[in-house]
Amino acid sequence: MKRPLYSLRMHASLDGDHLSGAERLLARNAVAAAAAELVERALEHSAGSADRVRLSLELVDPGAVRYLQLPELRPLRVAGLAEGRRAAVALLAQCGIPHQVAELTLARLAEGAAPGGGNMRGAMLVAADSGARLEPDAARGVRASRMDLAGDTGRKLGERLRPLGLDNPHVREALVLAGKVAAAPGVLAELCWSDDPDYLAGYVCSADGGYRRISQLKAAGDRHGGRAFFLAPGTDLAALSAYLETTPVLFDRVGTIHPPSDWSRYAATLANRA
Ligand code: WAQ
Ligand code: MG
Repeated sequence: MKRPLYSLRMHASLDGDHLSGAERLLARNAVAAAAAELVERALEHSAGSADRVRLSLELVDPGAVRYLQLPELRPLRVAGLAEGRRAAVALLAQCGIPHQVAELTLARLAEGAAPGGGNMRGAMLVAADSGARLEPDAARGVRASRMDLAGDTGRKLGERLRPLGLDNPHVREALVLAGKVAAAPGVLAELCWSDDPDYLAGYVCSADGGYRRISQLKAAGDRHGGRAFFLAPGTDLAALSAYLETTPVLFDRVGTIHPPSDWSRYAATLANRA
């Protein structure tokens, strides 16, 4: 018999604005500690202490779980914000996203993609061919949930990230989210950077290209951040949202973790391949 699993979600806000969110998928014995940790995170957030924290806990059918491997991780160092954003556009182009659509989407994230210029709680859905936004609610966006590391994958991942100085919750959770999203029907690529004012890194992830981590995608102190999922023409939005929001996904294998390289060097290898 399969052990029951719980989907744990946290959403924190401050003065009515989204501050922080998280989602875990856990066995019964891990629920309490994870819930305490998420509440603490909301109260100790670098952008301010939350004045409202909501936790939700739901039992999930363990028979529905999909087991996947984490994406390959390639850390890329950029010289600054401008190079980071050029790198993101180039990596998205490699995933089939036209330059104009990539640039428009980067600009939206930089300005705050929610109506009124704030951060969204979830991700934008972007039509890869036109750049049109397809998410039903531009403030909420679409949130991926019900995903986590399983078994000793967390320990193994930590062992491999630590020597690179990358063993932190941002990287772990982003890899898990990006892995679920990259496996979604219709998703060509994801672009992300943090909304935390002191966390400047982001990534472009796709099923083929893996998780390309870009060391800087925004300026220090900038509170804007977010995610965009780029969709192939004809993507079934209902099926996509159902997968992202409800299909439980556990990662039971670590992917290859490459040593860091400079974007300029890596870009040259991409150019040679093309
Ligand atoms: N589903 C969809 N969108 C989400 C989700 C989710 N579960 N969680 C967050 N977002 C969106 C939302 O708009 C947030 O404002 C934005 O993403 C950023 O969330 O070093 O920390 O939790 O390799 O601030 C990436 C780099 C860090 C990690 C990402 O995101 C690394 C990060 P944050
Ligand atoms: Mg954040």
